[in-house]
Amino acid sequence: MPQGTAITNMVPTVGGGAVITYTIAPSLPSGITINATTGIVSGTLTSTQTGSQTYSVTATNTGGSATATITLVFNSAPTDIALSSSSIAENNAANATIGTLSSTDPDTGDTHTYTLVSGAGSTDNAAFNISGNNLRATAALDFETKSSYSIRIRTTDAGGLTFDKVFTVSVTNVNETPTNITSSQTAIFEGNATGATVGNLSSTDPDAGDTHNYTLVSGAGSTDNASFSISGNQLKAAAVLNFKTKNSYSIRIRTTDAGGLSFEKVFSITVLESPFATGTGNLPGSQQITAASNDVTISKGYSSNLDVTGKDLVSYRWSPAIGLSATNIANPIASPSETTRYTVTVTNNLGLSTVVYVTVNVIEDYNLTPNNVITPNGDGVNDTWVIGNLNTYPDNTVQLFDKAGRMLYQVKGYQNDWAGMLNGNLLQEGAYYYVIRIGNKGFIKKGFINIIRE
Ligand SMILES: [Ca+2]
Ligand SMILES: [Ca+2]
Ligand SMILES: [Ca+2]
Ligand SMILES: [Ca+2]
Repeated sequence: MPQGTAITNMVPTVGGGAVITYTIAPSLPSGITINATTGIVSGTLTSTQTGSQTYSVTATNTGGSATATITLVFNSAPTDIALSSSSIAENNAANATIGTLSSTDPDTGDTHTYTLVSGAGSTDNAAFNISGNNLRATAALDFETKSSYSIRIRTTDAGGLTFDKVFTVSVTNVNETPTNITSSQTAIFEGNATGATVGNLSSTDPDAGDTHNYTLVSGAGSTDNASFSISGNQLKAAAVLNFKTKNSYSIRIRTTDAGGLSFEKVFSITVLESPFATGTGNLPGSQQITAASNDVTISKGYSSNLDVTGKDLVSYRWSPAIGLSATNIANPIASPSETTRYTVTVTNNLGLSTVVYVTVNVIEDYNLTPNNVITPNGDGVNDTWVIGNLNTYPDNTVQLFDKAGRMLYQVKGYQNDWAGMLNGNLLQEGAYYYVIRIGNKGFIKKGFINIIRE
C-alpha cells in the first residue's frame, strides 16, 4: 500500500443473511476507511506507515457476527539518496566508478534500483551511467575542459516508489605532461652581444596556469647547446655569433612543469648576416664621386648618398637626423656640415633589429666651383655669376678685376647675384679676373670669368 496513491477497493465476500454493519479493528491508518454498510475498504493513505498490519473485519447481521482478517502491507517512498564519493580524477578509464549509491527508505529491507532521469539538474546525465548501485563515468573526463557536472538520479524502491536527487560530480585535476615548446624567435643577427636574448620560451601544457622551467639538455639535436644559455624563459646566445663561421645551430631544450613532468624539443637557431651601410664621397677639391664605402669623405657643402643593404629588411631608422634627407628609408642623402657618424637601426621581416654605422667625414677644403661665364641677357641661363658651394662659406669676399688689374667689384657674403653690371652699366664683353677669399684664412681662389653678350 503506497502512501499518496488511492488503493484498489477491497470488497468483502460474505454469505448468509444481509450484513447490517461492518467494523474493523484496530483503526485503519489515516486516509483509509471502511464503509460500515458495504464493508468496502478504500481511500488514499496519507500518513507514513511501514511494515504491515493485520486487521480484523467483523460483519454483523441479525443472526450474529463473523470475523475475517485482512493484512495491509505498507510501502513508503525513499527519502534520500547518498553517493559515497562525488569526485573523480581526470583522465579516468571508461566506466570508472565514481561512487556507490544508497537510499534512505522508511521501509526496512526495501530494495532500490537507480537510474539517471531527466528533470531539473540533469544537464550532464549523458556523460555518466549507473551499473547496479555504482555511478560511473562513461568516458575519460578532462578537468581542463569541464570540472563540474550536474546529474539527476532516481531511486526506485521495490514497490515502485521513487525519489530523485541532483548531484554535482567534480573532476579533480591531475598534472599532465607539457606537449610543446615554442620560442618567440629562432634567429639572431650576427655580431650579437654575448648574452643577447634570442627568444622567449613558452610551453604548451594541458594544465592551465602550470609553470615551467627550461634547460638545455643533451640528446639528439643537442650539438650546439654550448653556444647558448637559458635564463628564466630567455634563450640567450652564449657567444658572439658570426654568419660566415656558422649560420645554423642545433640545440635541445627541455621544459619541466611544476609537477616535474617534462617535454623536450630540438630547435634550429639561424644566424643572420649583418646588413651594412655605405656612403659615397667626392674627391677633395673635386665633384668627382668616389665609390661607396663604410667610411666616406665629402667636401663641406657636398652630399653623400647613404645606403644600407641586407636581407629581408623592412624598416630603417637613421640617427642623428641632422643633415639627412630622410630618416626612415634605406638610402637617404646626407649633407652634414661636420663629420658625423650615422647609425641606422634596421629591422627585418622577422622583427629582428640590429644597428650598423657609416661615418661621413667632412673636410673644409673650400671646394668651390665658380662658373667661368655669364650671359646677362635675361634668358635665365647664366644671367648672373654663380659660384658653386660658396653659400657653404658665408664669410666670403669676392673681388673682380679688369685686365689692367683695376678692381671693378667687391662684395662680402656674395649671393651669386652679380649680373655683369658696374655702376648701373653692363661691363664690356671679355674676360675678367676674380679673387675669392674665405674669412681670414688666407685662402684665395682665383680665375677668369667671361662676360658674353648674345
Ligand atoms: Ca519503500
Ligand atoms: Ca586534462
Ligand atoms: Ca590536468
Ligand atoms: Ca603540466
